[in-house]
Amino acid sequence: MSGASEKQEILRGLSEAVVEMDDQGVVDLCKEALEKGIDVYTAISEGLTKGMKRAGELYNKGEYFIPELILCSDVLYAGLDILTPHLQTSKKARKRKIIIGVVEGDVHDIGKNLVKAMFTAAGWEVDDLGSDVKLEMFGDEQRKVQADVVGLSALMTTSMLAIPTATKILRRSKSVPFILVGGAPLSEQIAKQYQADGYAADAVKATAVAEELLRDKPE
Ligand code: B1M
Repeated sequence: MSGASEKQEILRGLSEAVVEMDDQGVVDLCKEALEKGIDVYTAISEGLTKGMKRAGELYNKGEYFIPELILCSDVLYAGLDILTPHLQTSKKARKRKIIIGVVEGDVHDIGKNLVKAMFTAAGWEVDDLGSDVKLEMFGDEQRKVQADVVGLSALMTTSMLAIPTATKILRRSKSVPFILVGGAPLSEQIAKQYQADGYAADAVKATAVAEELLRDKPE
């Protein structure tokens, strides 16, 4: 088998193992991906995340239910535990700081955790508030740690309605951060409407958008 098709086979295997809820399969394939020098971000996005998206499609078709989704996400996390320590970390003079969390009423934290992994890999200090975060908590934490950016994640059309309130709370802080938002129901347009400073469609774009927001802010 050529190197390229072997790589494709491993990526496909990772995706299938998430869909099949095959914990050991994901562990073995993640180790193999590292041994074969497959780019870690590719293994996450083209392997593990693709599998989770497929599980979502099966849920939409009524073939998978909530317990299956939870098992699939557990398997995805088993893979992330192996892969994320190998993401290239960049070293900066002063670490930029981001507070990140999934807004109140929303427990979907897989995307937020990928965004967190990308910021960590890009050399940022990440203050993770978790999921279903009370909106006042974002303001309280900002008063304590004075982050450069606060990242708000929302995965549901219902929970995203909390974002304008969260941005209002954050704009009352003494040290007003840049506000970055993301999550499947959001868009550039909604982010503007909600008074956020930036929107990112995925985890890689999130770090790029945050760096861009801070471009003119001294280190
Ligand atoms: Co639920 N769920 N879920 N769910 N779930 C969705 C979101 C849904 C679209 C499924 C559907 O109906 N088709 C739907 C929402 C519908 C809507 O919008 N109104 C839904 C629902 C309704 C629900 C429940 C209400 C179901 C129920 O109980 N009846 C319930 C809600 C509980 C709650 O939150 N209060 C529920 C529960 C769950 C599980 C617990 C079973 C599980 C979550 C496990 C977990 O996260 N720990 C789950 C899952 C897995 C999903 C789907 C299948 C997958 C979500 C996911 O992880 N995607 C989802 C359907 C789907 O998307 N196909 C669905 C993979 C992830 C990598 O992508 O999160 O989009 P994503 O993150 C991306 C980008 O969005 C972006 O970058 C990430 C990586 O590239 N991004 C950011 C995300 N945050 C960002 C922040 C940024 C920047 C970029 O800056 C700060």
